[in-house]
Amino acid sequence: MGTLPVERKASLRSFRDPEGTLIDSGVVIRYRAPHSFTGEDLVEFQGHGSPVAIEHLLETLKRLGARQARPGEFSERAFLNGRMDLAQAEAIADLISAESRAAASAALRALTGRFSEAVRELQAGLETLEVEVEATIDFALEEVSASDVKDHTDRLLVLHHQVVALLAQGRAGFALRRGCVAALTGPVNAGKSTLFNRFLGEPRAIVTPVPGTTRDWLEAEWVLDGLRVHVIDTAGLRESDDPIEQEGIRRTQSVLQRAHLILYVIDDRLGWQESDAIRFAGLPEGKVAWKIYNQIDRTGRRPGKVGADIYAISAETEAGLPELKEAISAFGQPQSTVAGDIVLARQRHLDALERCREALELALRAEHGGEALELVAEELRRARRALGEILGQWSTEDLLGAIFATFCIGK
Ligand SMILES: Nc1nc2c(ncn2[C@@H]2O[C@H](COP(=O)(O)OP(=O)(O)OP(=O)(O)O)[C@@H](O)[C@H]2O)c(=O)[nH]1
Ligand SMILES: [Mg+2]
Repeated sequence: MGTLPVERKASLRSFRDPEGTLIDSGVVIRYRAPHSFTGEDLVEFQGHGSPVAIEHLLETLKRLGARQARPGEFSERAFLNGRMDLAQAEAIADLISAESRAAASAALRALTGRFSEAVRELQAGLETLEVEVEATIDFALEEVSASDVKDHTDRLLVLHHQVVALLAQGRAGFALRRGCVAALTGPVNAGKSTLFNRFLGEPRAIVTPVPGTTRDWLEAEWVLDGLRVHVIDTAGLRESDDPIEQEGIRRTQSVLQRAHLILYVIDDRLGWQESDAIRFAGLPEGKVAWKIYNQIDRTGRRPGKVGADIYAISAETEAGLPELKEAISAFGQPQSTVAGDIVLARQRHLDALERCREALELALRAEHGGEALELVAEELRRARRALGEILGQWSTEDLLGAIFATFCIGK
């Protein structure tokens, strides 16, 4: 490979195996501990990306004593070496898997430590109060003055308010994480596949005037206003004796389980029929479902929103499509009504914040009830510990294993 590259400088090198065979030519960057991502000695090879050359390079490195990293191992090492806290390490995986621009920027905020800072600030507030409460216990054994209690209560209320605000930001972020799967269903020939193709801007699905054209479901990725929507086209619903069509309809039912949003499409010429009402009512529970009156170029109905969760469109002429797209975008990318930055929280973070809130409420109740200050201090400690879990100040190997195993290899 030639001379040893200068630290933290990109050096152009030929990559060769021990036999001298040229593998690739590319950039090598050498990092010396602690000035690397993981805080350890590290070397980076940047080649041309040919899978064959990458495999050859990996094989050569393994022959020289390296091994493949486990999923998330780089982030885990960075965390264990104190380069970042646990919430920041998790944000790396969240950034990689972000399904929308809003989710990506929320993940980035967490990665740069904004979320951790808010948690740390709260922790510091709790600690100060805890110390003061303990001091009151030590020095005022005989009686605790009313002004002391009032001061504690006021500060407890402020801290409680901060936890509640952080929880709200976390919940908004949690909604952002889920991405958006939108499925098209409805009777045969309504125009589902035509609409699917319109969304994607290319004729992915077969469209014909023959009812029962779509036999199996199709899924494609559609990027709408920076939001990644997984759209699914399905076999039209009708009574059928054809075993292939029956299987297709059965598959429609099962794929709808995965959807967050269901668009039930009908042919406006036929209108909303009893069979539609029955099928609509039978959609999987807990889904958001909208009625789409399609083919309005043939009925003359006005395009756009007809009523709550009902849209009139023509998949053929695209009338009413902008309104529908806007509604889908707003569904998938809820604008936060929460003050401050959205936090791309994980369930684990929400659970910890919930426990922190609960502990503060118990502390407040103990203060109000004039109970022993030891109880207040104990709840403050519990609240602080819960926050520590978010940052990974107290984490078990099992928890770390579970978190980093979901990362992709190489991160
Ligand atoms: N004029 C008009 N024709 C449409 C419209 N949408 C679909 N069509 C036509 O209706 C027919 C059926 O459309 P498809 O998209 O295949 O319908 P589908 O709901 O996917 O049908 P299945 O796959 O059989 O369930 C085709 O001939 C389309 O060209 C529309 O908005 N206006
Ligand atoms: Mg179809």
